[in-house]
Amino acid sequence: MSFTLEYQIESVINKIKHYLITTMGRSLDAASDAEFYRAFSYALREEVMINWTATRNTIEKSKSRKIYYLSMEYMPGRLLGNNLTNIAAIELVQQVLKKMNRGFKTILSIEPDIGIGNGGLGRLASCFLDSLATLQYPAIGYGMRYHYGIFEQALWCGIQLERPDCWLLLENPWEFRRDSHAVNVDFNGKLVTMKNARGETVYSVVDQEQVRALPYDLPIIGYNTSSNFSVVTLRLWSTKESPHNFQLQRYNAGQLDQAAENTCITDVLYPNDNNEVGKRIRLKQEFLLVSASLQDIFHHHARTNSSLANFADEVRIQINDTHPALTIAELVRMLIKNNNSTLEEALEITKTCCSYTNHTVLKEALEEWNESRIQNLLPRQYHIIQSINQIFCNRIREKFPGDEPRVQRMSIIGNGQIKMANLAIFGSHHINGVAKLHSDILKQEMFKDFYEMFPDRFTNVTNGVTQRRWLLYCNPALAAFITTRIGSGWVSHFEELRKLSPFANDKISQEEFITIKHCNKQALLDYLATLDSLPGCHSNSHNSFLGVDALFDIHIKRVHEYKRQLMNALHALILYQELKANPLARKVKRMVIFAGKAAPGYKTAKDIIRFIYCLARTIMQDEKVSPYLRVLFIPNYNVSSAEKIIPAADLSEQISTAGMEASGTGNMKLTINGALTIGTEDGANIEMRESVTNTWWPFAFGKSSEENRQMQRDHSYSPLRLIESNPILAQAMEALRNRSLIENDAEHETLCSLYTSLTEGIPYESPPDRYFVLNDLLSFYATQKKVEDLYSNPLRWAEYAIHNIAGMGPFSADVAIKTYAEKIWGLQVVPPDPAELEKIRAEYSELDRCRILPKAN
Ligand code: 26W
Repeated sequence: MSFTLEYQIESVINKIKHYLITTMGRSLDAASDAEFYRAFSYALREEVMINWTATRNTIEKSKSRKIYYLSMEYMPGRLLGNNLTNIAAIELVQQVLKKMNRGFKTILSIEPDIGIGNGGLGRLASCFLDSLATLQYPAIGYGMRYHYGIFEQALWCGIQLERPDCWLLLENPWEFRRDSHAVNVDFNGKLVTMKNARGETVYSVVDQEQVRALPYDLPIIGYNTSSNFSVVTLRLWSTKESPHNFQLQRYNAGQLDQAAENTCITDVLYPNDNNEVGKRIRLKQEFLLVSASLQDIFHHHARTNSSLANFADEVRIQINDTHPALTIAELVRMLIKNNNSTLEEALEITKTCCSYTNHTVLKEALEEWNESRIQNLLPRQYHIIQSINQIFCNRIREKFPGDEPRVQRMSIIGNGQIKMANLAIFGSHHINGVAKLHSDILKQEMFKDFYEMFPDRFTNVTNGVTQRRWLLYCNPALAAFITTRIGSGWVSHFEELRKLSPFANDKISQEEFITIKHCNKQALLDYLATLDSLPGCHSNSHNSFLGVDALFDIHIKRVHEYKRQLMNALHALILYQELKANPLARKVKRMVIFAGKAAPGYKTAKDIIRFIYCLARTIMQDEKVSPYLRVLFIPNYNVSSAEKIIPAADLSEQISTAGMEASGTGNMKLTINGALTIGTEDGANIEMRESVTNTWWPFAFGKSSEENRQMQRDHSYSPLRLIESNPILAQAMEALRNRSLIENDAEHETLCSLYTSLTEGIPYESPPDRYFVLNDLLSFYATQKKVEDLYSNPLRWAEYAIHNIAGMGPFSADVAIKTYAEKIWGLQVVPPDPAELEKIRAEYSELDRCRILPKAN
């Protein structure tokens, strides 16, 4: 059935009015924007529910293999705008809102950002769900419904303050509480053993603490130009609303904190990125995700299977970093118990089902749990891990006889710790890194022993991003620019972007590209002017910023030493010193824009933010320099602010110490939005350069991963020598301690502390300048000169930018998901059955009629 546009608009308007009245008791003219947003979402939801139901029913009936994606973090951002994009309804809705006198952007901005993740890993999981839904794979995502997501970052005099992120204050029209799917998760308790029918030991507990996990489902809508789109479920667990989780006896005994511990398990996301802290509640969170999701997977399986005979064939579980790695132990335990498997059989099935993605090479991020902590909290799983480890160690001894040091290195248990990566690797059929270099480092260094034992298990799947959110939705002007030239196929087949390259040297295209970029830069400036307080600016009036012809130099990501925001800030400091000495030294105006959160306990990262603030303020106050150079720190970087900043970027800073950034995905988002990259040979930068070709990738710089590794091995790096031999470096470093950038002693201390970490390090803990900031700074500086030369020729810059976009086809999350599906999961697509869709549509429109009132006659 097809309806005219007018009819559709009318019916959406009626639906919105219907919901305003029936759910809020509001007439249209009296409804607030928040109420309107809710009614509007309810109206749209009706369409979504049909496809969601049909997708689920089809998958269930098909008995096909399914992928269950387990991740402690997701970063969906806002849903409404993306949902409208994916069902190709943006234009329709804009017309509806216009007719109803509501601003499109105003309504979209009512929705809180869902930030239940830290950064890269969580956003990747969300991009992957978008692709799974778009490509119509049978999938469910499992995660945690943290009551407080990643903290809100405020800056007070350059100091990061963390405020709770209460994203659940408003009723969320996009989530569905599923009481009937709640499950119990057991902690602690006394161990009792039994035997299964095969004589294998079954571990059970008595007197355990039982925690109820209640799921909330979010629909993740796949892109489709027809109305037959798929909807994937993101199922998030919560311990908050189940009354029995509150232990009243303990409360009555005066122990409030203990009484509330289990209701609070899903309260807060741990805000550490790449840094493992080993807290007990975190372990409870991780096991809750694992146990609740596995129970759900078993229930799901049981709906279409009378036994577990097909389990290994129908179930694939992806373990997103080691955070859900207890899956290995718990699945083995459940199979012994429910499937009468022997330990060896259970391990084999587990290995067939599970695969693990590693996302970082930082040693401090590797998860290890204290053995007695696991033994107390998870007694059954502890024994299973011991048994698994025995088998594993025996197999190592078989393969490498007499190599006891190797057994020690690879053992899952050692030094009183349980090593989650070792468990994940032994229990998985595939282990992948997230970019070629990273996967090579896993094989040759981090997991070398494991690679030698299981060479076939290790593989690479380079990350990707969804072009639906990160281009089509967030940059409609550039999306239209592309579609006008090569058609709209790129939205679901990103490889088609290649067809854009012939337009790179077309002057009209270049000019149009520049115009679009200017508009996006202006939109960002307008947005910045609305922010309450911007660090380093006197006021947020437009004269706090440079105009759209300035180079927008963008460095946005979590603040971490290895990502080297410090190097970029030191470079801005050098530019400042040059301009101060000679205000006419530069022909290119530049806005150096930073955004990103520091982990609350990460002092150096917080110091770096404060340094950026001091520098921004100093430059702002310098009348001679400020017309040419600005430094800006945009607080509270999140998905929604990324959607505004990225389309406005000219230059993308991807300057991590080579060998340390697993992949990066911001690098891809910025490039598809027409920014040029200044970057090290790290993570996916390398593959992006190869795809764009060296000719159009002019700003690669810095030491290679191998060179850095060598310097670490032979301790040959001396930052002090570098500073002594180079006046530019010396002058910049001097400014860190000569009080020229600071206004008080606290700031002085902060800058001195950065100085010390670069020049001396911390004895017995960290070498000076561990991340080689100063070592790459000169080559960064030289490359930034090339940037300015090219930027002085806008048409030529545009030519490069268009070539960069054209080379980005391989970096769609669709490509990554197809690779996982084909090479790791062995998964077939299952689109919603048209007959099922028809049936549900019919059922719905029948029920949609209200028959309470007697027929008027
Ligand atoms: C347990 C503490 C902790 C928390 C988060 C350790 C490690 C993490 C994440 C794995 C860190 C992370 O987000 N890694 C990023 O993953 C992205 C997606 O693959 C990559 O693009 C980034 O390079 C990587 O830093």
